[in-house]
Amino acid sequence: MVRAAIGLGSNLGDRAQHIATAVAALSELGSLHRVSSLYETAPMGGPRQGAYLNAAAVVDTELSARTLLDRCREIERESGRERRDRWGPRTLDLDILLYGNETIEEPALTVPHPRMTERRFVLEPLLEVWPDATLPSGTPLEEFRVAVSGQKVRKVEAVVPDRRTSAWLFVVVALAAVAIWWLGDLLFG
Ligand code: A4P
Ligand code: MG
Repeated sequence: MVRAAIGLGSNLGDRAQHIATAVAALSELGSLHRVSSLYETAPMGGPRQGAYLNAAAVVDTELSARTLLDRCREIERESGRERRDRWGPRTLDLDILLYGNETIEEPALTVPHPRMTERRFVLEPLLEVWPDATLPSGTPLEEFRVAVSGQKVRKVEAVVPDRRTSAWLFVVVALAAVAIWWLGDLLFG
């Protein structure tokens, strides 16, 4: 079992929905450990384009890195992704940021993702859900945060609740229901 971090990005169509659908699909690839909040981020590179929503997911998986990449490409295709310009607008982009402690340099796959340490839209969501993540060299990713602090990133509400958030929500709703029932019984019973 390998712990992998996936970066998610969308700036076309219903961005939050594309990311939520992708998270559901990623959960089929292993055990979904955590999912970050959504972050609205200014586009970096490429043509003029709209703001992105970015997020990060941490998955424990038995899939090889290559198979994981293939599955990510399938999930991108299912969102209606078309590849035109590099760094151009897209319904969904899935990048393998980390794959355990491995360094991979293949023609179609570079891990850790080569540009992740220069991008706040990657680091911020990833460190939210995996604060002690490191590069294979052992360097904590936290160390790169200061250098990217000038980049515009705004945390928006967690529209993709992870299991921990869902469990809490369930407890809160259950307690509220019991309280309402108890009050009703007290007043009208
Ligand atoms: N590839 C190699 N390594 C990886 C990896 N670790 N994970 C190859 C995923 N793919 C990897 O990707 C091009 C090729 O990279 C793939 O064929 C794959 O085999 P792509 O998704 O077709 O094209 P792309 O995403 O336009 O290119 P690239 O170089 O992956 O761009 P990035 O680095 O993903 O950047 N601004 C904001 N605010 N938010 C964003 O999410 N994203 C980008 C794209 C630019 N600016 C952005 C954002
Ligand atoms: Mg990409």
